[in-house]
Amino acid sequence: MTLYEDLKWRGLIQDISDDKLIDKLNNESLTFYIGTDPTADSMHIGHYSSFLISKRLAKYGHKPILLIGGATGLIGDPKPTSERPMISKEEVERNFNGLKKQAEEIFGFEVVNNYDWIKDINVIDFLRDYGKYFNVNYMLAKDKVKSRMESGITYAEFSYMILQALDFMHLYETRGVTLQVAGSDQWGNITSGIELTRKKIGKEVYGMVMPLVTDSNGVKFGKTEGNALWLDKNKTSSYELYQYLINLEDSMIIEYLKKLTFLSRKEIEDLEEKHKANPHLREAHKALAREVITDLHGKDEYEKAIKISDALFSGKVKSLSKSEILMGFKDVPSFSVKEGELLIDVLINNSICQSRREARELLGAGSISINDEKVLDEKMEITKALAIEDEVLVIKRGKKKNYIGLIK
Ligand code: 383
Repeated sequence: MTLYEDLKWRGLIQDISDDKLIDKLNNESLTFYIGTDPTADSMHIGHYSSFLISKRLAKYGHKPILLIGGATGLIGDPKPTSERPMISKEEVERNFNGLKKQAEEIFGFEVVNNYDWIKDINVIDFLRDYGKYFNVNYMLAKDKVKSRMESGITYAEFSYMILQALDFMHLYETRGVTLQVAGSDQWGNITSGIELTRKKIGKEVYGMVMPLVTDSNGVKFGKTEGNALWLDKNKTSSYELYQYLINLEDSMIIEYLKKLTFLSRKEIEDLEEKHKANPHLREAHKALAREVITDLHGKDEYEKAIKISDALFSGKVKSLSKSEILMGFKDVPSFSVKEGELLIDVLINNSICQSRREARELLGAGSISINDEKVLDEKMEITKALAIEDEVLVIKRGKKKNYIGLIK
């Protein structure tokens, strides 16, 4: 299978700027780039799905450059709905450093910063050397600008596409970059760069964009309750990532395997068969979680995620360490308790039960457990001996409600 066929099969091609690119992808060695702006200190899984293309092309002998927009991050790529809040220069710099480290660790490719070549362009040169090549009518016709005609767009954001365009030309001239890849939201910015390079220096460069990965409702991949899944494991633990991936909608799982893993066509088709025959075994989901977490954070992190998931599922929290428990129960209410405190008071003071009567009933019915052991005695006192590492109590009410008590 050629590279282009592989990308097509994975559903990673939404648009290419010219059919000549197909042959170049299959038979030449291109230097290409993909960019991101330092609007946060970590990338999220949406970026990951796009940035993975850098590894796919590299496997076939193309040379990737990752760009982090120290300059463009100060301006803001127009969103279709509203103007971005301006972020301070210090924050952009902080974010830049976080992203650079992460990009180097995860993808292992060279990182460049467009601040290095944009910072010294003065306003007169900017207008003469670049502004002169952009017809405002052309700029107004770009989707992202069009979608802002109602709500309005500032001159700063309107100018953004010129910066991304000059990056492309600059990287062509200084590094021989002939291809820019990105998610489909970047099509307008990429074609601006292709046009600029053609008009100003008479050279041909290419663009390729992939569809943005979404769920079946069109919600961007990796958004949970308004939160992104971050690639920084201190912001989104491997366990949280595991839970997200293992619970993905069945109808999307094969698409995600194609787009987010390096499993071969044969391996993915086998998983598809297995998934169809026995969806409840979740083999395709498990493979996805294994591949993504291992690629991102390594084998140890993947094993930790599995260990925590299994222990929580099968009622064996005692097999976990304190830090593993805190990872597994990150979103669970937690409070401190004192040694010697009566359990029944703990239940009431922390709203696990509404009344003493309810607490007694639940205890009597065996519905309360501490670290997966049922507690029947309503006079029980909290002791360090009950806790994990002398500190952690996982208090469970019924099957589903968990609380974390920390002995202080
Ligand atoms: C800046 C200067 C360049 C080339 C690219 C840029 C960044 C680009 C952008 N990208 C997005 C971002 O930063 O805004 N203008 O969050 C996202 N990307 C990738 C992918 C994606 C895009 O980082 O579609 C999703 O992740 O292209 O939205 O010279």
